Amino acid sequence: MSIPFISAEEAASYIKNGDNVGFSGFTASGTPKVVTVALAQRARELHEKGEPFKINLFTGASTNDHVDGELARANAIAVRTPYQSQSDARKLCNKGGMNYFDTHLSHVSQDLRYGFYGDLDVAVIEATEMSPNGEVILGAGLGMTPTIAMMAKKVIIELSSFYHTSFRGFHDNYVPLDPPCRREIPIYTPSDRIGSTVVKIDPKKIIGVVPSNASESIKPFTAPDEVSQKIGDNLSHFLAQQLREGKMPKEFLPIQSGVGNVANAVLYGLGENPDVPQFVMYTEVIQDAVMHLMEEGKCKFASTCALTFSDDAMDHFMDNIDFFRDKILMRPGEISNHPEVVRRLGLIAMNTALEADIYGNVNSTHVLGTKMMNGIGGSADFSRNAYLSIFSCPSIQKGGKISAIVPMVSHVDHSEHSVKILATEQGVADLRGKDPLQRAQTIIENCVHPMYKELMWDYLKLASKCEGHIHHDLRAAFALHEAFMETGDMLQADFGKYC
Ligand code: 0RQ
Repeated sequence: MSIPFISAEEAASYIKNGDNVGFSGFTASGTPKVVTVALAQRARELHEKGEPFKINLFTGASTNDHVDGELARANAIAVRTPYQSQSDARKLCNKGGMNYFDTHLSHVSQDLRYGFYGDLDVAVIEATEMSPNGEVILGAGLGMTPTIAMMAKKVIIELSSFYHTSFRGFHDNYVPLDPPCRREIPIYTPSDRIGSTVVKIDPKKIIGVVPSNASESIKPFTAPDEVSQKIGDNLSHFLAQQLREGKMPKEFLPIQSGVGNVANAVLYGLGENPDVPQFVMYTEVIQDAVMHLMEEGKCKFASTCALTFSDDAMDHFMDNIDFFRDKILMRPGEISNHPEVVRRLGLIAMNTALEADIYGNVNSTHVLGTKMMNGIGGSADFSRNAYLSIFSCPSIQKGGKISAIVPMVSHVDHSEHSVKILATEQGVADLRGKDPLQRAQTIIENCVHPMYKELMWDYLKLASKCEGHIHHDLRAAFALHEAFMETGDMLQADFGKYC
C-alpha cells in the first residue's frame, strides 16, 4: 500500500475542533514542526470566520515554538498536558486561556492507554526514516510516540530531512502491558535494550506524509554563571565525599539530571571534578554538556528520552555519530522515568527548585504559589524513587529581592519526604536522618544567603515557640512572600510584629 505525500495544510485539515491530538517528541526534540504551524493558521482562519477551533494537546514533555508557541498564539489549545516551557503557552495558562494540567511525565502514556482522557483522534509523528509497511525510525526525542502511534485513530507523519545521518539503532521503543497484566520492566543496567529500534504503525491509519526540513531550533545554553558554577562545585565535592565516606557504592551510581541552566552547570561541575569518577546516566534529557562529557570520557553511557541539543551541538553530534552509537539509547518517557527502574538502578537524581523551605519541601512549578512556570515534568518520577534525591537552586533571585529559601513554600511539588539533599551556591544541606528542627537548622546554616540568614533564624525562633513536631507560626509563615507582594522585596519582612 502506498502512503501519499500531502501538504502541511492538507494534514492540518484532518484535525477537527475538539480532537484529542498527540504529538511525538520530548522537549523540542522529535516534535512535529510544520503541521503545527499550518494547524495554527487554520485555527486563525476559522476564528476569523467566527468558528470555534481548539484541540486537546498531549505531548511527551515540553515542545518548541512550532507547537506550544504557534498553537498558544493562535488560541487553539483547549486542554494541555503534561508539561510546557514556552512563554506564550505559559501566559495563556496563567490567564486561564487553556486548561493545563501538570502531570508526572511517566504517567501520561499509561493514563492515555487507561482511557482517562478519552480516545486519541490523531497522532502527529516526526520520523527520520519510514518504510511503506509503516515502520518508522524516530528522531531526537521519543516522548509518548510508541503509545500514540498505537492508540491514534489517524496518524500524520512528518518526515524530516533535517538529519543528515541515520538515527537507526539509537531508539529502544517499548510499551509495557497494562495492569493487571504488567510485568517487570527488564532493565538492570542503563544500557539494557528491551524494545525495538522501530515504531510499527498500521499503514491503514496513516493519512499521509508531510515533508519537513526544520531543525529543533534549540538555542545554546549560556555559559554557566558564577552562581550556577558554585552550585555545581558544591554538589560535585559533596558526591566525591559521599564516595570517600562509603555512603555510595565505589562504582558510583547512574545520574539523572533535570532541565535548565542550573542543571547544565551541575553536570559541568561533575565533569571538572577529578574526584568524581567516570559515570553513566539514566535520565530523561541530555543537553549539550553531556555530549562534551562523553567526548572527554567522563560520561560513559546515557539512557535518555531525548537529545536536547542546541542546533550547533546537534550538527556536531551528527558529524560524529559513530562515536556516540554505543553510548546513547533513547527510550519512551514512561521507561526513561519509570519509578521501578529508577529505584532498581539507584539513581543520583538532581533536579531544580524554584523555592525550598526550611524543612525541605520544594516548589518547582509555581512562582509565589500561583503563577505556573513550566510544570513538575519528570522531577518527581525520579526524586521520589532515587538512591539520593538532590534539589538545587540559587539562594536568591532578582538581585536579592527574593530568597529561594523561605519559611514555608508557597506550593509543594516535592515534599520533605522526597528531598534528601538541598544545595545552593552557599553550600549543601544533608537532610538524611534529621528531624524537622535539625533540618531547619541545617538548611539555614548551609543554604540561605547571608543577607537572609538573620531573618530566617528570627522566623525559626518565633516558630519554635509553637509546640508541635514541625515548628511553624502560621501567622508569619508567608511573611517573606507577603513582603515581596507589598514592597517588591522579601527582605522587608519583619517578624517582630508577631512576637
Ligand atoms: O526568571 O527567566 O525572568 O530570569 O525563574 O530561573 O534560576 O534560571 O532556573 O532555568 O534552572 O529552571 C525550576 C524552572 C528552574 C526548571 C526550573 C525565576 C528566575 C528566572 C528561571 P527570568 P533559573 P532554571 C526533568 C526535570 C521542573 C521540571 C523538572 C523546571 C526563572 O528546572 O521547570 O525539574 N523544573 N524537570 O529569576 C520567583 C522564585 C524564583 C523565581 C527562580 N523563588 N521566585 N522567581 N525564579 N526562582 C526535565 C523535564 O521534565 C523535561
